[in-house]
Amino acid sequence: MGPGQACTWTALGPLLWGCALALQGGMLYPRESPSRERKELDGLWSFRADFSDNRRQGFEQQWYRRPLRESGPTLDMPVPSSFNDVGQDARLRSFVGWVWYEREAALPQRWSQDLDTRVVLRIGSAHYYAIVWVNGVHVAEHEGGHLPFEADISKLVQSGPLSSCRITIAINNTLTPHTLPPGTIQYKTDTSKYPKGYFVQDIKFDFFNYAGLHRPVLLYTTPTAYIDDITVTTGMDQDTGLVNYQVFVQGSEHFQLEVCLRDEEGKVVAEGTGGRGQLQVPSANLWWPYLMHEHPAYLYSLEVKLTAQTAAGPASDFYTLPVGIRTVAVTESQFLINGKPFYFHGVNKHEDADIRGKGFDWSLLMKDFNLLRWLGANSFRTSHYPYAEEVMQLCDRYGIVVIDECPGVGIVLPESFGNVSLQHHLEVMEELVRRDKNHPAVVMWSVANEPASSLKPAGYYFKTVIAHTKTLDPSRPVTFVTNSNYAADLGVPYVDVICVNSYYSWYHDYGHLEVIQLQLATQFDTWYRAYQKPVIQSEYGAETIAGFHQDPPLMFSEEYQKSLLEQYHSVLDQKRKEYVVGELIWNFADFMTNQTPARVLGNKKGIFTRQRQPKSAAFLLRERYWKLANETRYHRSVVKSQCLGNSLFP
Ligand code: BDP
Repeated sequence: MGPGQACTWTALGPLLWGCALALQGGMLYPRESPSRERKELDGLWSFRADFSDNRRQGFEQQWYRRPLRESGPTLDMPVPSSFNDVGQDARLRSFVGWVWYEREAALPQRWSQDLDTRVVLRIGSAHYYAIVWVNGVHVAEHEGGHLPFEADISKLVQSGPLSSCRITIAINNTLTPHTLPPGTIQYKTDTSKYPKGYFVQDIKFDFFNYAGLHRPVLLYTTPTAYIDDITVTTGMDQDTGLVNYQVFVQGSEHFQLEVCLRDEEGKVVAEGTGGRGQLQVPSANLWWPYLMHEHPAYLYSLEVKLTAQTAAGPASDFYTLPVGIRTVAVTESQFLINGKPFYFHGVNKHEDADIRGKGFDWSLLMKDFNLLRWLGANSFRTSHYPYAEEVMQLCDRYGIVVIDECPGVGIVLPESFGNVSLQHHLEVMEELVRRDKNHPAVVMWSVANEPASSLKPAGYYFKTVIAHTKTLDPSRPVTFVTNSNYAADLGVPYVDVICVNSYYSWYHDYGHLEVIQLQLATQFDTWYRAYQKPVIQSEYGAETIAGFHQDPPLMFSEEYQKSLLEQYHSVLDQKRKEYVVGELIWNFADFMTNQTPARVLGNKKGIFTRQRQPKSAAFLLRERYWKLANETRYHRSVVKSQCLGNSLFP
């Protein structure tokens, strides 16, 4: 399918995709092994935004056919990064339509000469719709900005005497009522107010629609007969850990599989053969959340070895997957990890920072994890879209529990509840589960945030999405996040855990901190009485400009944020003895939004600034989280041993 026929075009590009993506194959994270190599393509790419009126010039002139610089002026653009905040051009910051990225990659000779090598191009995230060419040949298309996709480019790179390949990626950030998240293009036709053809992108979610190549782009190899996917679920029988595995192979019908599980010292603790089976680990070390055990986040390594018969003779492929043995269960009033009550004391985050926007950055990631551990946070929600795979890997390694959310945010238009949207939502959940199913840190899926689910079709819509998610992964509970205002929420009956956001004394009764306790207690009792399911306070917070001080507290001051939190905490302390199983502050850090009169350079509800410096509320929350850890865990010594020099536990 060529780009011109790819989808239905409007002036802006493909606004109606309707191209159902059948999920094919696995999405194992590319890891090096004796049979696999990686080549990172991060760095500077050539870049050009298509500013033509219909944004179609790049396709009309086939910019993918020749080096991009031959099509006109190009910029140097860092990858990974959003393109919006890197330059000085205001038109690029708010650009809507197609942008073009291009980069030449030099290939090791054996990749292009060894026909038993499979060469794969993998794009961690391209927001929102991407079309990819290699040496001018169309190799992939993908809808959705927060999940990876790949193309097998072996035939292309092995078809001639090539030492390099030219990768061109066209990306369109246009959102429609059927994308996730949805959006609309508003054409302003009053020529007394707007120039001809003027339009803006309207969105109903509260973060900036950053776009570009947000996550690593890389090439990797496997043998032509290869381990395509691995699914692991775990359980416990007394103190024996159970690791159920399933391995999927491509490229050969005749093969053997050997699996072996090693502990952290490298000792083999269990072995098996065949495409599926159960490994038993006597006296297993469980994967425990941070602050819940003296050795949290214990990870075994599952080594999978494939030996396949191919036309060229026997070939081997090796892949090693980190495995945490743990169980998750939900009762009427508790969330259990390894059979023990777990209380989420954590945060909501965004992938967001100065200059790079949503671009992945190791330094930022480590800073955030150091702050999370300093804070005593044991969990976060990936509000409001899946985060980079590298983030999920760190959660596994540090024991940070994750509620893994899909980009179902801002679903408010009636047309966003129709079949086209529903179908796409199901596909996104499939892609998300396929990518994140093996992370022990992920304990629950969230299918949406605050959809307008009092609209009539919402009941069927969410019943279907939640049921589908449970079929994809019967091992984890499923939720979606509602708002305390949505009394008639038609989706909530289908969730396993009720996640509710509320902004008392912020969006209602502004300035009246004295009403919070009553309103919050009513909220909890109402939801629990209706459904008898555990409840998480999945968002609460107040806009706060760092450095603004007012006593008595006034809105936007650091004192107001602290007082509001304290009011919430006193109710949470009562209800967590009953059925409330968590509290997640909104938000970990300040983040960028669209420009509106209600936002001062973005949303300022962070307890850290966008530059990751603490506001007063961060210290309050830190004291609370460490105390919660100390009270609710088994031994004070566990908390003490992990307190990282925390003065709360000298
Ligand atoms: C909540 C939304 C979140 C917003 C927050 C706010 O879930 O995305 O950023 O409100 O207004 O309702 O700060």
